[in-house]
Amino acid sequence: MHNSKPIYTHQMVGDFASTVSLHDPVSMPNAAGFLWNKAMVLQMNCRGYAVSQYMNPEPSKFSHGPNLEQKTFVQPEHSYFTHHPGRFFYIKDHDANSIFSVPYEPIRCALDKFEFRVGSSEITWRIQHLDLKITIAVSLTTTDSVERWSLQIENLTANTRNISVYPYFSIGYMSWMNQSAQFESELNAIVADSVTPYQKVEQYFENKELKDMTFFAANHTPNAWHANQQEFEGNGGLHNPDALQNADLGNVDARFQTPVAVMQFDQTLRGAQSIDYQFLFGPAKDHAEVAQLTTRYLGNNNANNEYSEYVAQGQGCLTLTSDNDALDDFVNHWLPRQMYYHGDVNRLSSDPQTRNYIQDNMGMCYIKPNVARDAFVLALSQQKLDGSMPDGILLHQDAELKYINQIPHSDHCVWLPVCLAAYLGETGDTALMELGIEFSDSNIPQSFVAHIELSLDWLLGARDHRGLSFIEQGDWCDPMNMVGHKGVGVSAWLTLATSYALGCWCDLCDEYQLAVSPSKINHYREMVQALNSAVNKHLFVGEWFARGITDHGRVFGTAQDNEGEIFLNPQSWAMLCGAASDKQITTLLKHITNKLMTPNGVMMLAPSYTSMVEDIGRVTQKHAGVAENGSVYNHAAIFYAYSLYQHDFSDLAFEVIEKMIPSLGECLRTGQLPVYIPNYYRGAFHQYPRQAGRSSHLFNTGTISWLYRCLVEELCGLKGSAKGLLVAPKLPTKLTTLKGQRRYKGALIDFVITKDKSLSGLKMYLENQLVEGDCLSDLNAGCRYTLTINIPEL
Ligand code: CEZ
Repeated sequence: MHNSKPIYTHQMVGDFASTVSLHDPVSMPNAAGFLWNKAMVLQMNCRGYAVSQYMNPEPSKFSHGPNLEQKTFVQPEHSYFTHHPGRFFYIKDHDANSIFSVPYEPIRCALDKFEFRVGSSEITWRIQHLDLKITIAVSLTTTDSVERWSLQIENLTANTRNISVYPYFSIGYMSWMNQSAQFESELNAIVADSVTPYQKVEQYFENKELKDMTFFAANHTPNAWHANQQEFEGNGGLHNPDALQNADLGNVDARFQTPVAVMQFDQTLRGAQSIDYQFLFGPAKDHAEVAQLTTRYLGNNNANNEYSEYVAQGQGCLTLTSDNDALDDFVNHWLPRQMYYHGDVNRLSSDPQTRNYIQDNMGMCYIKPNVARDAFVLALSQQKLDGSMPDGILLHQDAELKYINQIPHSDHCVWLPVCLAAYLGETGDTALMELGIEFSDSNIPQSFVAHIELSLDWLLGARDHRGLSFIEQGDWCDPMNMVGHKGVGVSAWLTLATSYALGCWCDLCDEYQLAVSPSKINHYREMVQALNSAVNKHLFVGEWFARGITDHGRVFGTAQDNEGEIFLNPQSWAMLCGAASDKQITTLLKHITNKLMTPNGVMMLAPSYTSMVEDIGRVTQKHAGVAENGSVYNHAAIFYAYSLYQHDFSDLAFEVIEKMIPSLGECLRTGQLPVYIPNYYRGAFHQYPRQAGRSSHLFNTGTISWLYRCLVEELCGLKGSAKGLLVAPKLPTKLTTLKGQRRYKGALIDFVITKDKSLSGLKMYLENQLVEGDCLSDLNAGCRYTLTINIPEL
C-alpha cells in the first residue's frame, strides 16, 4: 500500500498561501484541485484525470473523451472513467523490466510513495517508485489558455539507470468532419488539427477564428512519438499499451482517427542524476500560435511567479488566527481564492446567470471592489425599461443566452438591492448611485438609483391578486419549472425575497441618505408589510412557511406533503425580511433542526422527491439527495446561516458554517480536499444514508460570497457602514476568543475579540483608547490599528 502517513496534511506557504496534500490516490479517487485564469479553468484529480475548459470565445475543450461529447454547463458529481481525458506519464525501467505510470492512472500500480499536493497556483505530485523520485507539476499562465507542465525524475541510487519516459496527454475525439495529428519537428510538438463540425454556411465564417488545434510541445526532442490513440493502446489497453511493448513508439500519425499526444524520451541517469522536462499543452488556431506560446513559456522560469502573483491578487479583507488551524487555513487562503475565481472568470461563462453574476461580484467587494462596481453597472445596462432584468448577463457582444438562461426565471431583480450593502459598506462609494446607465432597450440613461427602483417596481408588479410573487418557470431554484409555467403559480420564497430586497434598499437609502423620495421609501416600507402579511396569510401552514402555490392552487411544501414537506429557503428568508415573528421562528427552527439538519449540514428540502411531481417540475426528477432535490445545497445553507445571524442565533449559524467547510476529519466522507466549498453535499440523509455527505466536487457556487459576508460582518462583526466600521462580533459559545486582521478602506486593523463574563455589552479599545459606542469612524487609509474588543459571555 502507498504509505502509513495521515491521508492528507496541509502546509503553510508564506502568509497568504498554503498547500493541502493527499498521500493516497485510492481512498479519495475524486479528490481534485483547480487552477484558472480569465481564459481557462483546469480541474485536476489526484489520479491524473483532467477536466479543462477554455473560452474560444465560448466555453470549449481542447482535450476530449474518446467519443462525441454533449456541450453543457459544468456539472456536479463529474464521473471519471478509464478513457477520461488525462495527463499521464508512463515510465519504463529497462533495468527492472517494468512499466508503471504516474501520477497513478492508467496503470494504477501501487507506488512506493505518493503525494498529491494542491497549492494556490500550482498542483504537484511527489512520487517515489523503484528508487526513482518523480515530481510532476502543473500550472497555468496569467492570460493564455495553455497548461504548463514539468516533470523531474531523479535516480535515488548510485547505479546508472536506463529508463524511457512517455508523457501521454489525451486529445480525444475532436470532430466528425476532420481530425488528425502528427509530430511537427519545427515546433517540437505533436499538433492535432480538426475542423469544428458545422452544417450551416454561415457557420463556416463564424468558425474561422476558432482554435481548432490542440498541441503538446516539449523542451526536449523526443526519440519517438505516437499521435494515434487507438493504435497506441492496441489490444493491451491503457493499462498495458501495445505501443510500449516496442523499443520505440514508431512515429505514428492519426488520419481522421482519434488523436493522442505521446512522446518517448530515452534517458540514462547516472547515480543521483536527475532530468527535467517541460511541456505545454493547449489549444491553438495555427502553428504560428503554437510557436508563439512555446517561445513564451517553455524555459520561462518566471511564468510560475507571474501566475502565483496573479492568483495572489485574490486576497480577502479578513485573516483569522483562531485555535482552529483548519478553519484559519480555509478562511484565510482557500475561501478568498474561490471567491476571486468566481468574480474573476464568472464561472467561465460568457452569459453568467444574472443572480450568479451579481452574487459572485458581491464577493469581489471584499477583494477588488472596482470589479464589483463594473459588474453591477454592466448588469443594470442590460435591464429593460420595464424594470425586468435578463436571465443572464452577456459578457461580450457576440455572447448569447444559453441553457438555463433561455428559461424565464422571476427572481433576477432581487439580487442587486440585496448585495449592494456589501459594496457600499466596503467602499462608501455613493457616487455610483448617481451614475447614469442606459437600458438594453433604451439608450436614455437613468441613475443607478432609478434602475434599482424600476427593478423593485417590476417585482411588485409581478404579483397575483393575493399579493404573492409569480414564479414563472423558476425563481432562485432553477429547476422548479412547473409550479407557475401557466402564469398563475406563485413562490413564497420570491415573495419573501422581494420583501427583503425592498427592506434592504430602504435601509441603504436611509443609511447613505440616497436621493430617493421619502414617499417612495414609505411606499416600499408599506409593501414590505403587505408582502409579509400576504405570505403569512396564504403560506404559513402549520408550523412553517410553505414553498408556494401551484398554477392549480395547491399549496406545497407543507406537512400535508409526503415528499418535499419542508423547504429551507422560505424559512430563512422569512427570518431575513421580518415575515417570521419570534414565535414562528421558534417553531420553524425546531422543524429545520429535526427535519433538515444532518451531520453533513442542513438539507434544502426533505424528504427528497422520489418521483415526478408535475405541478412542481424538474427539481422533483433529480435523484433524491442530489442538487436541488434535497441535497445539503450550500447556497441555501448559507442563506440560513446569514438569517440566523440576523437573529443572533450565533451558535446555530456557526454550526451550519462549520459543517459546510470541508475539513480534515470529514474528507473520507466528502471525498474532497479542503480547498474549496462544493455547491452541495449529497442529502436525503434519512432516505439514502450511504451516499449522504458526498461532495459534488463542483466549485461553482453562490455560497462563497455569502459565507465570506457572514465571516466578516457577522462572526467577526466588523461591518462597513456609512458611519464607519461597525463592531458587533457574534462568536459562538465554543469560541472564547478570536484574533485576526481586517482590511477596511485601506486601513489595517489587528483585532482581538474576547468574551468577558462581567460585561453586559460591547466594550472596545482602539490603540488602547476606550471607544464610545460600536463604530470606528476615523480610520485612515494606510494606517494600522490595534483593536481590542470585549464582548459579554452569553
Ligand atoms: O445551477 C444553479 C444556478 O447556477 O442552481 C441554483 C441556482 O440558484 C443557481 O443560480 C439552484 O437552482 O439546471 C439545473 O438543474 C442545474 O441544477 C442548475 O440549476 C444549477 C447547476 O447545477 C449549477 O449548480
